[in-house]
Amino acid sequence: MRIITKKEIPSSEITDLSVFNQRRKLIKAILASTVAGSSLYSTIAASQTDWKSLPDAVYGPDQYNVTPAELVKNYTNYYEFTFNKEDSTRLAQSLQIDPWSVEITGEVETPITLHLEGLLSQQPLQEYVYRLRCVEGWSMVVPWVGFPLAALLKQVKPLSTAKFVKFTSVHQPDAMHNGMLQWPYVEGLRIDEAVHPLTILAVGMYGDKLPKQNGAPLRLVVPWKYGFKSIKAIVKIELVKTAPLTTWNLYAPNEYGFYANVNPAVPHPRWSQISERRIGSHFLTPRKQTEL
Ligand SMILES: Nc1nc2c(c(=O)[nH]1)N[C@H]1C(S)=C(S)[C@@H](COP(=O)(O)O)O[C@H]1N2
Ligand SMILES: [Mo]
Repeated sequence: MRIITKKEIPSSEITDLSVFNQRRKLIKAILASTVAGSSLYSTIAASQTDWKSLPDAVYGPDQYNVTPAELVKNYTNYYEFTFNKEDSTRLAQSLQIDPWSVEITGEVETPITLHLEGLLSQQPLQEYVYRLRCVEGWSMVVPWVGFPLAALLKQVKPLSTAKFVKFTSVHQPDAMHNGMLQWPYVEGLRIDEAVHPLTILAVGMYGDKLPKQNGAPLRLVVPWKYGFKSIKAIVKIELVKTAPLTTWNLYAPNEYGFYANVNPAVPHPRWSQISERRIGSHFLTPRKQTEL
């Protein structure tokens, strides 16, 4: 994983900044125009009149190759609904996401349950442009809007016994009909990975609210790990003593490890991870080499 600072961006690319600034203005406009009552972003706009909370974007290596939003919204993995990447977009619309609260508990001094609005009013938001690499061998580049998970964890004052963080997705059996796996979806991180500044909780993408199929209202994004670690629709965050049992690790331990760091040198038991297909690329475009 490489973090590009502004210094490293070649001067030939600097003109792109004006485009980027225009987009930031747009984001600001979208947020400002959200009328009261339409939940999420109106709260942010109200609490931060000047859009100071999006001062800079944190860029990954693919900053100028962002995948078109429509592709990211229509090619999703949301197994609680279906294994089909096109159908999950439609099926996820029946998810109930308002009201929403997140419980943060376990090996902590001060457990809390936060309503989404309260949580958002506390956290300054930033844009994070990350490559999402699915273990299946495809990738896309997504401009998320979110905040570091560490900022939230700090609030509950983790105890020294907290070695791992367990995340649980919402389970709404009325809407989620895929009985092939055991729900709710569970994921986990070691505590030092969880508090890494690039580990974020995303509440938006492409300058707008997170669509339901992409994990609304709140999902994890860990850019150096395979996509299945980036759990959607989180309702519970527990600090725990030992590594939690996670959905894919439980289902197929020989295929999906707990750590699941993107690594071209370590093949999946059934396919190589040396290269990846960028979503949206022409079918004749060669696969890209998997980047760490
Ligand atoms: N709750 C939940 N979270 C999930 C999944 C899921 O099925 N359920 N799929 C994971 C997988 S395998 C990937 S690749 C990413 C896909 O995120 P996207 O659909 O927003 O691109 O979400 C991850 N988070
Ligand atoms: Mo995935």
